[in-house]
This record gives sequence, C-alpha cells and structure tokens, in this order.
Amino acid sequence: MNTITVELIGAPTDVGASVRGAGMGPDALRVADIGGTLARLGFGVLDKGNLAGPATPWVPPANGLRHIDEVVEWNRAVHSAVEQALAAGHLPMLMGGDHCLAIGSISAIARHARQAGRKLRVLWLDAHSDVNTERTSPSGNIHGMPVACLLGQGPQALTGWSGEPAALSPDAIRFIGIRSVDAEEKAAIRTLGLNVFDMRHIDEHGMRTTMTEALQDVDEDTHLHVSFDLDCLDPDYAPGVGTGVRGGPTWREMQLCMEMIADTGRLASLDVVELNPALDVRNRTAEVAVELIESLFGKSTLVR
Ligand code: Z70
Ligand code: MN
Ligand code: MN
Ligand code: MN
Repeated sequence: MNTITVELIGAPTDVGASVRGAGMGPDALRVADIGGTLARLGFGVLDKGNLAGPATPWVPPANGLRHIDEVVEWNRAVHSAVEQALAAGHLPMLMGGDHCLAIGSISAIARHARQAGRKLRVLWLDAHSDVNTERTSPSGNIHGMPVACLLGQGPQALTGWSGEPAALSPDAIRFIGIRSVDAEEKAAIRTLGLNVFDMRHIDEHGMRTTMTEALQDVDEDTHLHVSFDLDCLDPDYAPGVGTGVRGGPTWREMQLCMEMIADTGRLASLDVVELNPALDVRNRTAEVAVELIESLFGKSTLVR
C-alpha cells in the first residue's frame, strides 16, 4: 500500500480580504494539530512551513482592485509551491490566508490535471460565490474574485496562469452553501451557467442529496479539488472568519459533506482559507476545521 503524503503549505496573508487577521490562519491550524491529526490517520505529512510574501498595505482599491501587486506576488508563491507539491506526487493542502490564494493554487492544479489527462472537479464550499470582477466588485477585495479569475474573467494579471485562458470551465465547479451573492454576481452565475447548491437547495433537499448531485460523474479519472472557505459554515460553529453570514450548514451537515467527499476516494488537493484567529474564540474555528478535514481525509465513526 503506498502512503499518500499531504504537503502543508502555509500562506500567511490577508492581502485579498475585507478584514485583517487571516494571515494567522496557518499557525492556528498547526496549533489545532492539523499535522498530527493527518499523521494519525495514516498519511505522510510534510509541513513546508510558511511561504514569504509582501506585507498587507491596507490601502483603498485602485481601478476596482485592492492590493493587486501584493495579491499577484502571494499567488505566484502559492502557484509555485502547489506546482512543486504536485510534481513530487504529494497532495497539496494550501493553508490560507484569504480566498484570493485559490487563484494560484487552482491554476497549478488545473495545469497538472490537464497534463495528467484527468478531468478536474472543484467543490467551492463558501457562503459567497466569489465571482466578482474588478468591474462588478462592490469592495475591490480580491477574495471576492477568485472564481471569476479562474474562469478567465478577471484582471489580466490574475488570469491565464494555468497555461490556458481559463483554468476552469464553468461546468468544472460546484458551489455548496452559498447564501451571500451580489446582484452582478447573480447575473454572472446565470450567464455562465454555474452550478450553485445554495442554502435554499440544502434546506429543501438536505446535504445528502446535495452532495450526491455535486459529486455526480466524479470517477477514477477525476482530480477532485476542495476549496474550503471556513465562512461556509454557520458562524455559530465557525466564529473565526472575517465575513460570517448567518444561515450556513451546521457542524453535522458539514461533517456529512466531508464524509461524502471522502467516500469518492478522489480527493487530490485542498485549500483551507479565510480562517481568522483574530476573531476566533479560543481557536475553536481552527479546531472545527481540523475535525472537518479529518473527515475529508477519511476518518469515519461508522463501524462497517
Ligand atoms: C463580496 C465582495 C467575500 C469572502 C467575503 C464579499 C466576498 N461579495 N468573500 N468573504 N470569503 O466584496 O466581493
Ligand atoms: Mn515524497
Ligand atoms: Mn471565499
Ligand atoms: Mn466566503
């Protein structure tokens, strides 16, 4: 049996966020014992430490984009680290940092999947749809734009990194837990035909049916990537996030979501983003994240 090595990549920055503090996310996950937890599940664990990058200037947006140069620099570091992890045959876990880092991470993953001749399926677990561009964003915060960038719709400096104009086609992505969508994002979702399982869908059909739908057609040729924004969870369970939105999945619903992903056996890469220890309560959100990641990597309470 060959052991999978999970490579932990810390990207300590809040450069794309609306609130300061997500830069402390990687160490909060380490304090909650992300490494030991994965090792006890039988995985090899390689903690590469934290990437280096520019400080967050905390200045207003210019041309609809806040901190674009620093966002590009952090994403370059992430892209290169994820590329190297995949080349080494490891399973990369990007520990953010805010969600703008998914641009670098998923661009590297898209190139890798294409070169390996594999289909890519991205599960975007989030309260937000993150499909703004510099023309539609109400804030200029780039953590609200990674999906657009990956679809080839964002600013030029943040598109095309996978070697194709778009890292993802609209049908490669499934959104789960969405409940905060800006007016122009709604229009983009319709125009692009994105597959959104919003909270109404989860309320009406339940997490089990939702995940069965979201994972449909995932097969042995699929590279499955999970981009886990911790604000997907209801803030009652995950207070340590910059932009909590009421009415999200409970801890139990999220556990089932993770278990059903694990059951596919196709998980090949992961982003864990938007953890904000400055707003957390005694590291509870980091601990919840580790509990959920444990299930994502196959821990099961069932006796089968
Ligand atoms: C809003 C914007 C966002 C995360 C907030 C919010 C986006 N749609 N994303 N928190 N993770 O500013 O674009
Ligand atoms: Mn190795
Ligand atoms: Mn997000
Ligand atoms: Mn979010």
